[in-house]
Amino acid sequence: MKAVEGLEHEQLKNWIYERAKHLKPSALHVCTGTAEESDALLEGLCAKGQAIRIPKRPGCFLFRSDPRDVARVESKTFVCSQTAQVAGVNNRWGDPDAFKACLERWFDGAMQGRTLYVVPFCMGPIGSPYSRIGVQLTDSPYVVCSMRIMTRMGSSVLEALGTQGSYVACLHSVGMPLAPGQKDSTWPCNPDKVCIAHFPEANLIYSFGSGYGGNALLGKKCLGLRMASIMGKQEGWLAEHMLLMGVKDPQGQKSYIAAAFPSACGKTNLAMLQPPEGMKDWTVTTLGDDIAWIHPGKDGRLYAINPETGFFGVAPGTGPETNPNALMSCARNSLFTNVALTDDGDVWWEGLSEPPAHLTDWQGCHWTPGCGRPATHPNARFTAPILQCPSRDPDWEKPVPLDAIVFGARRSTDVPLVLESLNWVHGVQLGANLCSEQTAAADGTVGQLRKDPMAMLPFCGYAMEDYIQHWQAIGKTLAHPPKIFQVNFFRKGAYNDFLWPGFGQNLRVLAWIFQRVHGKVPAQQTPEGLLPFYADFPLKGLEYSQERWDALQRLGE
Ligand code: GTP
Ligand code: SPV
Ligand code: MN
Repeated sequence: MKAVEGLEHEQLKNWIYERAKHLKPSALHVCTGTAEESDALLEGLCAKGQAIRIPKRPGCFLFRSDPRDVARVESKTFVCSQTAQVAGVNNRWGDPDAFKACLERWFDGAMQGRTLYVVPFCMGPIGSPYSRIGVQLTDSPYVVCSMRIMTRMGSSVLEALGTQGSYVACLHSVGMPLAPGQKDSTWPCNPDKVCIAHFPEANLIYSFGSGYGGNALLGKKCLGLRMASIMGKQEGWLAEHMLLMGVKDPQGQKSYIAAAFPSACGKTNLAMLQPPEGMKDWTVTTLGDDIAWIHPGKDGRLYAINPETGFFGVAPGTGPETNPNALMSCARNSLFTNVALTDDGDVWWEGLSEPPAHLTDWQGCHWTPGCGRPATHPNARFTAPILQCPSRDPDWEKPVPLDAIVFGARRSTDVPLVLESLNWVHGVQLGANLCSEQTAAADGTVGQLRKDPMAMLPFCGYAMEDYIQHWQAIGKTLAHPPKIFQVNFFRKGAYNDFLWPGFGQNLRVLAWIFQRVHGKVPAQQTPEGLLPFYADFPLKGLEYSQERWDALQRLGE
């Protein structure tokens, strides 16, 4: 218990003592957040066979998860507010007393044979009025090293917390205690006993049984979206599943855009977009790829900030053509989970390059092209610091004014490439009616169409109808609201081919949005919204026939 003696925050110290007594770890470590600390943890993981150093990428490591622990588990994620109505029909509500009692039993002795890491982290810049602090207790060194990339983590956060600052208490265990002498598995977890529970009134998050992504990095979806959305409702702001980017036109005029797409529907790729041939005089900058916290400003505009410091990005499909900025971001000091390993000591995934003649796949098995299995898991990911992103916006740590909000989804039919809402109220309705085909980012049937309002279905911490109401209420206070658009980069043609080339070419959509924001192009008014005219859509340099355009932009089937 020596490790916590120096803590000046009495309440936090007591909480850690009390939890440690219950979790029964064999050691306790308060994380400082230094590179040396992370290096030592990763070295230790390699020694135990739980991580593999990637010789071709300095400071990079590969992790292979248990094949039953590969994505967020929405079916085991609960909002345990005091009354079911506060959670609403879209959330999985859990009775707080019952869930707490059950999880307390599960946590009893859960860290036996392991180290309890205390991870102080800050979502948003330390000291900013927009930021929120969390303290995660975890028995996963992988989580510690990931949290160091994804958040501001370590001693400086404890300093900011002072003697009585408030924080969200986050308790996480992989749920696999070790008996004396028991050999650890390469990815400890407890897939039969997974639960992620939020107790909003108690400022508390419990997560048990999974070590993967949003289940385990509790700053991200749990604090950054579910808890933060509740804070936002109470305090008059919005916590959104949105990328944040800057777009500058050839004349040097710049706009900031936030865009909400469901998981694995293109946020990271859009946020790091590289201008295509013919549009090299446009500039795109990255502020965030997953979460935006949005506050009304005194000037009647909306201001957004990315509370994270890294990317937990989908690896498959990320290549030098589609997203070179993401590849540069994860060239060093990054973690890779469930990708393949090449024989010469690099990582590989589908879409990165031509497949090599032999690989070790994400489960550690021999793999050759044509063997009939993908080499990587479809939800394989890289964890990389935003500081290494070449397209990083110089103002990425500041709140930036929004000129446009975009709602997007994965729709192979019916939904056009781009449509502008008639006004804020209509735009919010477009967002509220978002439907998307499910992806491998969470449990559920891939491809199945489901309603996903504002891409927040899995992440809103309270009743969806109140959330939509909150959006409308915020809109009423804005003298200069951003324009709201709807996009779909995934519409398919008769041969199951994508009708729109996507990726870098999506800048054309952003350019049209930019021109609409600045009143530079007309649009066709329809009852469903404002549509671009083929003649003024920025297609220069891309061969795209009117016939194909009509198929792409048609409303409905
Ligand atoms: P989360 O991190 O889960 O929130 O996902 P995300 O919204 O950031 O999605 P991401 O950008 O990682 O893209 C997910 C998958 O969609 C990847 O395999 C991409 O290659 C693919 N993708 C992204 N943008 C496009 C596009 O414009 N067109 C097509 N066809 N595929 C795309
Ligand atoms: C998502 O699923 O939207 C992600 C990945 O960004 S995870 O962190 O696992 O939630
Ligand atoms: Mn996401």
